[in-house]
Amino acid sequence: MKKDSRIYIAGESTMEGKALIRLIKERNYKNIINLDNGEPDLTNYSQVKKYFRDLKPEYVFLFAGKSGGIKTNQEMPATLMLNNLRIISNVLSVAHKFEVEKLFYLASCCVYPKHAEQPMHPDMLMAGPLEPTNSAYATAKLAGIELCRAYRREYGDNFISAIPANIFGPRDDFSVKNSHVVAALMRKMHEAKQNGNSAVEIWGTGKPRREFIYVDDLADACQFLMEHYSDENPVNIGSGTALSISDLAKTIKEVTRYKGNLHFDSSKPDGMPNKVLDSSYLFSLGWKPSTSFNVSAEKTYEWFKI
Ligand code: GFB
Repeated sequence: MKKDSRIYIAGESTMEGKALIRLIKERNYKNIINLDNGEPDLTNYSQVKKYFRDLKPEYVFLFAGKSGGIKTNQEMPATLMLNNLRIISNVLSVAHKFEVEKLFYLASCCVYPKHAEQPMHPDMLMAGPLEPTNSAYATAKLAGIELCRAYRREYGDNFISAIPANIFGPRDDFSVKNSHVVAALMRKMHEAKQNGNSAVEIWGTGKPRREFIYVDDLADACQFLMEHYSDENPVNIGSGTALSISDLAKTIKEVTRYKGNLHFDSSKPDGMPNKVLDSSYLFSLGWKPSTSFNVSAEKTYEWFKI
């Protein structure tokens, strides 16, 4: 990407999109297209086509697509799957049609099989059944990875994809309905502290392990890959920091200064037993995360509580 390349961040209002916009502006990329004027409805092919025809993006980061935590995935599998499939199909086909220089697609770590060996490596994709709580969404995300690969193979398009660990940070979705675990626990403990509640409910057994990546580190890795990677296999983007949900809850208790008890409700789903990424390939290219989990959790809580 040159400093004046025409860059389109599909999903510019997501936390990932906002983090990337801030980062590449700081790095003097001057031509992020159409910022602040709204995006087309990415599920609508005609609107996406018109947008690309009129604005001629050269580099595309595809972050868009409905997502949510384990509850949203259980309650809205069709909505999540269709929305993502439509966006993937529209954006990739139009990016091909208007000959963008390069496209980066952000998948999700739920694309790995439920019982994949840990840490998970892209070679393990499609080697076993998906986790049932998010199999619909994960299938759409896998389709995105495969469609990038297919455009490369059939037409030589420079489309790449990456698989992030569980992302969190400022501007995350903190809603009770959609939130992922970091945002959900911050909200629950913050509100319990304010209301003087003596216990907070944590879903599941507390045993699953998750790897978390701070959104600013994620954005940095996405830009790094756009600059330095060009191949058909997806690249894992992890932080190297994995925690059990039980340890995560204890850390968030410290961050929020909540003094009550943690009550684990094992009638609620655990989801995948473990999701830890093997990011050695990305690290070998020279990228490393720069924010520790505790510091990024503090920053996220500071943003939330204001
Ligand atoms: O973050 P989370 O919803 O996503 O849940 P997944 C992670 C773990 O935290 C699960 C537990 O074991 C949850 O049961 N957990 C405990 C909670 N308390 C809570 C709570 O109050 N809220 C939430 N949300 N979780 C999602 C997928 O899986 O991760 C998506 O469903 C996507 O497809 C995303 O891949 C990254 O890691 O389980």
